[in-house]
Amino acid sequence: MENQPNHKPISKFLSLVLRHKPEKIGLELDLQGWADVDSLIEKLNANGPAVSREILEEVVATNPKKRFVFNQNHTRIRANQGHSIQIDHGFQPVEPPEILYHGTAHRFLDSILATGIQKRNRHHVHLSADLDTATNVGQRHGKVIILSVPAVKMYQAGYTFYLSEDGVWLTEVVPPEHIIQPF
Ligand code: HQG
Repeated sequence: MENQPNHKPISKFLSLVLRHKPEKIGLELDLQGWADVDSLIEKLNANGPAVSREILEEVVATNPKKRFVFNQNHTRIRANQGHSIQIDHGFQPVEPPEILYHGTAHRFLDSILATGIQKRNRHHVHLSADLDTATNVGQRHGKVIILSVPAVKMYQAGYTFYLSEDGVWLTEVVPPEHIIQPF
């Protein structure tokens, strides 16, 4: 898990270069967000945290949120989601479960109820199928509240949902009329 103390800084740096700023170490991502593993290791060692192939394998395998994925023969790597750079995720639309949850901070509630759950700096609004995950996500922002979203109802109304490889439900926006307030 990320409880191996040395892995967290590497994981954070990988998020930075695979989701947001590959140019920070001169890395190139293809249109689907994939980086060449040899090139990544070389560039990390030159301009980022020193990482061997073994460590990289371990960081990917033990990342609690499965943030990164290798291709089949482990020659390429990408972030599963969370990009701010434009990439083609190849996500397929899927029918969501009845209810999805969004954990957020109490102080955002008024604004969210006025304008909906917005994707902000991300490509999608992130929702989860279980309360534990939503709670963990919300706690990152402060005093947590959980909003419920009647996802099937939204889907039937024409909204598109995607499920990322690491189990995050994604959609464009959740408008105020589809937010069930916390009780
Ligand atoms: C809030 C982590 C005011 C929204 C997690 C959230 C997740 C509004 C914050 C992933 C708003 C954005 C995503 C509105 C939305 N008014 N506040 N109208 N609409 N917000 O971090 O969902 O560590 O961008 O509620 O596991 O918290 O990146 O989104 O509180 O899956 O792998 O604006 O990040 O994964 O915050 O988290 P974020 P999030 P990683």
